[in-house]
Amino acid sequence: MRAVARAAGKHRVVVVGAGSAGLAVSHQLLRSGRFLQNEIAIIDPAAWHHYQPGWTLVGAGLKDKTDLQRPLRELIDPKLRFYHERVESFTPDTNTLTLGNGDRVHYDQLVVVPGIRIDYTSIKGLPEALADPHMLVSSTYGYETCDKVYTSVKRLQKGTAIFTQPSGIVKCAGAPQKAMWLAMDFWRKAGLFPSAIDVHFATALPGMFGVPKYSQRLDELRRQRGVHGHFQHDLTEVNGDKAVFSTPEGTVTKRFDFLHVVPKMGPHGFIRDSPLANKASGLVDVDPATTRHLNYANVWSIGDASSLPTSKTAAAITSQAPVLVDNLLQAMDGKTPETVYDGYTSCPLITEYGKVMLAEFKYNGEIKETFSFLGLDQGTPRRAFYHLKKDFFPWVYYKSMVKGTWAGPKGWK
Ligand code: UQ1
Repeated sequence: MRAVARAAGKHRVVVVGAGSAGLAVSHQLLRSGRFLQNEIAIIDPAAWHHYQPGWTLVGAGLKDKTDLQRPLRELIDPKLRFYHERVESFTPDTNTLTLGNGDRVHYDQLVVVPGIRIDYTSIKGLPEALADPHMLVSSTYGYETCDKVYTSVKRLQKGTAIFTQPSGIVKCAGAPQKAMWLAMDFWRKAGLFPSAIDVHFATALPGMFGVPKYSQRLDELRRQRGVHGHFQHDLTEVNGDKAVFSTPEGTVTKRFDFLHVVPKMGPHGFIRDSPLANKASGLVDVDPATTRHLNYANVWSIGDASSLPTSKTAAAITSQAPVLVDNLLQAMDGKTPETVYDGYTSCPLITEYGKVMLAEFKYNGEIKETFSFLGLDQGTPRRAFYHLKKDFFPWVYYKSMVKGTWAGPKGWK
């Protein structure tokens, strides 16, 4: 053990997290041409970076999960100082943070983008059920479990399949039902649905989706296809072949043969317990327009870790990152940040093999569809959107987005 912390690092910008947001922001800052070697630091304990939007495709046998990951170090420009460490705590009053190894890091500007934590223990019995190879219980939300979705789908021959969605914040609110639409299509093609398998969508929410236009279309699909909807049903426990739900009318128990679970999610402890957190949500408390912290003018956040009141997706980060970068650079010049984020986010909702409903919206659930100029209604699932989701987005992500040269619907930077 070291008695004294090593000499502290000092950087003009420190970025906490090397996920989609951290890599996009760091490299966009670097590309501004205003930073020398090591003036920007990035902190992350992970060995691997994952293209998480691809995991729903893994669950359908359309991708191999190993193809969606890269060694994190290979994605980080050598001009950045990389701390391969976790963050222990923040001390924003002195512009410092402490790493897991006890070292202190100083910054002029801090970008806090470590994502959110998936809390598998939030549902009693879930960790055991996921780890049990004999149980057809899986989740698209983790690297360890996303391929178990497909093996479980293939193994089910008859009975009851339940797909859940929890209360509270989640990333990619469409993924719980993407897993369902793909599994159903698989069973339909295998001649098992609807004859031998009945499908249930049990969600803590009052509808299929947060945006009325898409929610209506998805509910139409649900009814047409004969999926039982159980709204305001929040999974609390997995016990053998029983799923236990909390509902406004009390506890409801359902027997299952196949269960796809979405655990509850929340802020990482080192964010929640820090001065940067919003008291109520525990997320990094930022201005919805500028992405600047509400109490610390040299702190910024976007993505899943932030309090930005929009749906948490990688697509959202394509729009958030350029706003954060513009505003941070303006602040460094002593100017007032003026670039505004409109809440853009998107959910490429796979509704069957070969078709995607490309939901795109901004704050307050207002529609903002990129392809409306072609006269397309994106509430209708289409093959072209499927190819965007399956082939183009994964490609442009590693080719450009993590390098800081992709701005989503605005194209290349
Ligand atoms: C996008 O840029 C992107 O990142 C590469 C996605 O994948 C995570 C998306 O799902 C979406 C919708 C976008 C937005 C880009 C266009 C062209 C609509």
